[in-house]
Amino acid sequence: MNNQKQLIDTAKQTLINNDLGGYTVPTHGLYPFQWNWDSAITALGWMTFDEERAWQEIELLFSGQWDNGMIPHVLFHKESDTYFPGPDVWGSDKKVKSTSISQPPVLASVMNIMFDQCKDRALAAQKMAEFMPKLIAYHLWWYRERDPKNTGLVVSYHPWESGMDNSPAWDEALAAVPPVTWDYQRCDTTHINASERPHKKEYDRFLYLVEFFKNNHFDSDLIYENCPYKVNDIGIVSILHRASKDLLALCDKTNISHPSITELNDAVALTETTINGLWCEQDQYFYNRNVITGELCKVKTSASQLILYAGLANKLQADILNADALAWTQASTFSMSSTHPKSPLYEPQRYWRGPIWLHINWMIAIGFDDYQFTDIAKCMKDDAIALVNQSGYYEYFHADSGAGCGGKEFSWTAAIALYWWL
Ligand code: 9YW
Repeated sequence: MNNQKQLIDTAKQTLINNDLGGYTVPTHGLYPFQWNWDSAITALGWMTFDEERAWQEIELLFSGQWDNGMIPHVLFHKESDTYFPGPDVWGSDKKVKSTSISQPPVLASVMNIMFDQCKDRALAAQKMAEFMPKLIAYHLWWYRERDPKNTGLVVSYHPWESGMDNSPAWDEALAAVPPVTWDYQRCDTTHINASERPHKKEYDRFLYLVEFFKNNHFDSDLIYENCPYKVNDIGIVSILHRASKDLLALCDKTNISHPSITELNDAVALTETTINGLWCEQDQYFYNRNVITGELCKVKTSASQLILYAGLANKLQADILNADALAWTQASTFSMSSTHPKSPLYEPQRYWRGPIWLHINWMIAIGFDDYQFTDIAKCMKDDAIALVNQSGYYEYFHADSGAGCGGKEFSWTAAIALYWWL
């Protein structure tokens, strides 16, 4: 058992060690660039001991924003040969080399927290004036380009965009994507045991999609019409929804008026009226949807609990989710596993198919707290502390043994510890 001071020092040192000069890599070697939602979460950690550095993290993230408003999922600021696929495979020609998809947009929620909690008010005000138009452009991009038919539910084009790469929720939709026919050399399995990583059949299809975007010249209309993988990702829908509400609150707090505020308000209202399209009455659960077949992806992953974080569940649905989550936490030693332990697809060590991810559980716990289900929120926080105490700041954790899996000295795990419970 570590003492609190040691844990804090190690968490801070983890961020400092992962700092590449204004942006933080998730971990060295395995992920040597700036990742979108990692950086947002990591800024919360920096905020607890270096506010200026926290704002800088966000500044560097905005530096890669595309003209259409998108903030890419990876910014390749400096070259590295320890990761595949790099900028040449993605093929985008922007001033900061990047991927051509985004990631769960937790950024506005993070900036809302930072604006409320940063002690240097002058710095916070200055940064908000600079960043708000960019943040608004990012949210407008999501609604405009990813929901062109105004369904209220944005579409995601790649499992990497979900941030939950090989979640079993994507299995069926991904199986319809052709594999690439060329050979390639993965780097991830040289850093991490292959049993903790996605399979080749998934990578073959991830890469097909990357090439598909490039071959379609990143043209939103063409991609929307023809992409062989389109899902309503409940994680993205939920995180975007909460972030849009936080963004509107930020506009109020910072007295920023913008011609598109009505559009954002309308988008938020529309999602509230259409979210039940993802509710399965028979299973009494929210699921992702394969937009190509129109079918729900009926696999129980913890991403669905984020519906509470979004504030999108009604009272009855919230009661059902709470009861379900209580049983879920009993089904493994630590909670909450990313795939339900009773699912036949549960693999406790394999990346997004079972392990526990602390930044996800932080958001899920906020949702349960918001709905006054404080027992489950507390249980998730206690387990997060126990996991780090036992294993350190790993990328993710085995829900039964508590062993750390994936990358070591991982930024978002350290940041969540600093912000959430230390
Ligand atoms: C990849 C960096 C990223 C996370 C994702 C996670 C993984 C692998 O690592 O992605 O090659 O992009 O799935 O959520 O942002 O930590």
